[in-house]
Amino acid sequence: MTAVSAVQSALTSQTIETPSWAYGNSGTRFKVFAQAGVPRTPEEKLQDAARVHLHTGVAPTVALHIPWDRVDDYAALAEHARGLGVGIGTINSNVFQDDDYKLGSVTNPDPAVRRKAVRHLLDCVDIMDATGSRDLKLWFSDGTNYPGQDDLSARQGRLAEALAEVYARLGDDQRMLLEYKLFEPAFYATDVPDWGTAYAHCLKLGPKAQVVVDTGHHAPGTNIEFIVALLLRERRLGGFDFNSRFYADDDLMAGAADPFQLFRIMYEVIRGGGLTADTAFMLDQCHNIEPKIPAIIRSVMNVQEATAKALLVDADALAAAQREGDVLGANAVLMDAFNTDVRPLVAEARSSIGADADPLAAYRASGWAERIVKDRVGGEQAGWGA
Ligand code: PSV
Ligand code: MN
Ligand code: MN
Repeated sequence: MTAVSAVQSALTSQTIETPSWAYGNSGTRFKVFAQAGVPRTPEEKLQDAARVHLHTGVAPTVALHIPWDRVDDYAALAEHARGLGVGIGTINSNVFQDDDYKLGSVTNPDPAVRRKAVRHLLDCVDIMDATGSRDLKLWFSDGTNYPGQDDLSARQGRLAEALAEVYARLGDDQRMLLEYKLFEPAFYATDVPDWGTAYAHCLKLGPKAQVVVDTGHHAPGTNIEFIVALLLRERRLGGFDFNSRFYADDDLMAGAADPFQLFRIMYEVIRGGGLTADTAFMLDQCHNIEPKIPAIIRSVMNVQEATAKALLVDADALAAAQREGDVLGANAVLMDAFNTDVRPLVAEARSSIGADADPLAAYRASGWAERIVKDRVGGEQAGWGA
């Protein structure tokens, strides 16, 4: 196999999971700008996700968020997805949109609220059983706003207890992905603010507990690729929530704000042996002002292009330069790969699996955007939190 075809086959084996909530309306706390044609049901979100997969060929699964994607029969939803040519992926839990969680969910000082939150997490595992999902993604908005508000260490104990109960419920082939986030909505102390806290909890739980890196959840200037390299070394990188940020948790298109960062992350993934099915490459984004489906297609393409560039790094030349202490030479090897125009290579890789060389053009030509505007009238559009 030539170097180029090796890159192409690695590229087409990487799958990128799209989030159901990215297809619905979203906004900031100031305004949600509704768009015509937006899905009204989980089934319609799956239809849109299927279009992304049709054109890109590498987005075969869709993450659900519970209860945003509430249905009576999850096995039937999975069947419906299969009929559209996609599958249900990660189940995202939601213990952050209920009045009871004002002081926290699994770390709440009130045991009855903690019970309710754990119940929801266990229900999510039931859903995974019905959909055949491998991963349960946990993000907790839990934290405090004021010094002294609650006992920081006791909250860690409550968290550990809740996680242990959910971990014990996982099937043999199921995993728990623990997400961290620097701040927001808690402003003084967040209970899972960083990879270290997530890692410490995962370590205690066992190998089915893995850390998920949301690229928007760090302080400015954080070296995310270092975290990736370290978690891979420790076999605790469960996956990514990809998106872009300029300021905080902006949830912009992956690779839009800083394609170089995405390349550096993908380089460490490949270097650390993480370009496998054990790493869940997910998007976690919202498209507030741009058309949603093309934005998701663009994001998938951005992840692929970053991966392609990272695959092109000349590992032998890099290792030689590093051995010789050739600082500029080593840096040049990485930059050569980053500066390569990989678009033709990625287009060819897509064609090789029957997808579209230019997915955005194919989507535009398909008429789907016009069709959903015409067909999806009446009912209530899905939105962030609905
Ligand atoms: C929290 O900011 C987060 O990144 C978590 O993954 C949530 O589940 C998701 O956003 C909701 O958009
Ligand atoms: Mn996330
Ligand atoms: Mn986020």
